[in-house]
Amino acid sequence: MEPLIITAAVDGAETMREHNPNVPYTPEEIATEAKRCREAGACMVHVHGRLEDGTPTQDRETFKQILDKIRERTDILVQFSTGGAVWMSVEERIEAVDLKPDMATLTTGTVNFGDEVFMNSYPMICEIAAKLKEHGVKPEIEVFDTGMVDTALRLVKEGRVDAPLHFDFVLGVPGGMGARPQNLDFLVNMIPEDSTWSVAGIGRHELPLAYKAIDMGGHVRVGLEDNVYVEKGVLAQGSWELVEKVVSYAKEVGRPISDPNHASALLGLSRMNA
Ligand code: KMH
Ligand code: ZN
Repeated sequence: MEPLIITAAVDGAETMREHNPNVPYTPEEIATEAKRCREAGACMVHVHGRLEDGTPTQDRETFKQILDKIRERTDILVQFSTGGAVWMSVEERIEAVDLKPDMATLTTGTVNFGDEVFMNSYPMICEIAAKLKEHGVKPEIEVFDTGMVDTALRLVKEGRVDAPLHFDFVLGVPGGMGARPQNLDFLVNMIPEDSTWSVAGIGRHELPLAYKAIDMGGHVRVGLEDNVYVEKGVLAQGSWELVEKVVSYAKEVGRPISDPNHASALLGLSRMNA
């Protein structure tokens, strides 16, 4: 079986210390958490910027510090969010892409996001895709609902994004596609054969969907951005603890764990550390 790529989504834009006191905010804290996740078995980290008080930011200087500090400490692949928070402009969301992270997200549609709207009109999507292309940064296509797969295929057809695509199915956001196991089967059946994919289950769906993806030969994203509990009523000590859970399941079922070099080659990224 293909080695398992584990992405740790360590902070996000919505998870606050009130939800789990272990959410990293500063670049220093984010880098320390990224290193712990790498040691636990993750080969990629998905990051958002935060101000000291936890307010989300896509500020370029903050992302520069995050990237530099992570790269000083560990060989983990770094994926920037271009989603940011729901109230941000598209310009703000992509201002750090020229720092050339290993990957960056690209959400291919608008979705209700709790009581808010996560806005991604087609022109906005094209603007983000163009910036990623300009800087040679491979997108991870974030899919919150089925139409977003079709829009990703349209981007390929129009030459705005290059195949093969890497999808992340984010299931269980209130307003988006639910976290039923059959929804994951449906999405995996929709994507081109040469694609790769991972799943990010929200809340209590995170680990069950991750285990299902491991069985199916897909990849996984776990971390405090998506879920703050390691088991019912027990807060995770950090995203690394959720990474440990999926590593231990993968070992149980005989699935090897990917390292950054393997993931880089599989996803067609430019960085090789070895
Ligand atoms: N915070 C959400 C509104 C991404 O990172 O690209 C968007 C999000 C997706 O988290
Ligand atoms: Zn995110």
